Amino acid sequence: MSSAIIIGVDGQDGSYLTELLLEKGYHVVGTVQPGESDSLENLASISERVEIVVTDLLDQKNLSEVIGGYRPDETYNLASQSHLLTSLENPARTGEISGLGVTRILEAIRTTSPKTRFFQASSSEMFGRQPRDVPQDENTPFEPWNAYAAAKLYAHWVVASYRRNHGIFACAGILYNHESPRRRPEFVTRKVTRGAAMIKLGLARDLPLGNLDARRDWGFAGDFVRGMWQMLQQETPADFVLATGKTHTVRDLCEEAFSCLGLDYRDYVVPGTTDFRREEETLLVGNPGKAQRLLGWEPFVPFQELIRVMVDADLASLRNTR
Ligand code: G4F
Repeated sequence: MSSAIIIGVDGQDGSYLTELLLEKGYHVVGTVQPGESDSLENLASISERVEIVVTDLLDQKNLSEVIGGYRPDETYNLASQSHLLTSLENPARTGEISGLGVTRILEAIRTTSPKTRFFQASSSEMFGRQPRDVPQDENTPFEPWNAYAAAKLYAHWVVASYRRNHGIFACAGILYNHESPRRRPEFVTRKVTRGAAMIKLGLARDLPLGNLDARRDWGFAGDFVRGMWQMLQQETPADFVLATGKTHTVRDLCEEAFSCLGLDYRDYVVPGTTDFRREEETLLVGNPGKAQRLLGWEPFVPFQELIRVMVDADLASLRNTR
């Protein structure tokens, strides 16, 4: 039986990856950061099949004991303070967890379980504000624009250095935005789908948002975790962009979500009131060509279907809690 440790198992991606690995017959150990775990709600239906361990990314000894204790075939690092604005409220901690935390994991692998294959969740944020290429690929230069992206880029280069200098099978996926009904509500997709469902049910009257012209490359989280697994099944380790290659604006998102409910977003959305980011002319869109060619990876769920599934899930869960 194959085994895997998923670091940050309690988030959206951790839960989808756990389901995928359990389907494939893995023994899955999931770690949560002390005192910082989301609720384990996303894992509720499979909680008896996952071993949960509290593990501290700030503590080298603890990480070495956990990784050395299980010596898993694969380790996936999905832990990070991934909401951009929240992560910037505490940039030093962001650096500790999202940057140095990855060095500690790799050091634990090198010293206690060097055959363990490692996946790191890197971010399209590393390309910065004005990427040289549109769409971006694995050869586009990085120019991180904030402390979150800088921490992610540090980790990204550390992955490459353990691959080169220590022969560790370590891969990074440069991940564009990926969403699902399990996305936390502070991210814009879920904020919109939940907000629209609340308005439909008479639980809210309007939806304050930031910049409606902001554009993102949004895919389905379930498709992305399949790509993570595929990276670790290759003969040689490498980094890959995972993206859909298509962009939509926050306005498109609103239009789609509200129209699923028979509503016109213009009657409810109040733009420019919250989460306003000035540096938003950026065109972050990924070219997934390398992942398609070498991994056979495809993003199967299109934007419209993703938003509809999220709206339906929010409507159902709000109805249940009324
Ligand atoms: O959903 P978001 O907050 O995600 P963001 O900042 O793009 O970051 C996500 O994707 C990155 C990968 O590309 C990851 F590195 C990161 O960890 C995270 O997973 O915002 C998406 C867009 C932005 O352009 C934002 O300015 O939506 C715009 N937006 C407009 N109004 C809003 C809002 N975002 C949020 N969260 N809330 C708003 O009211």
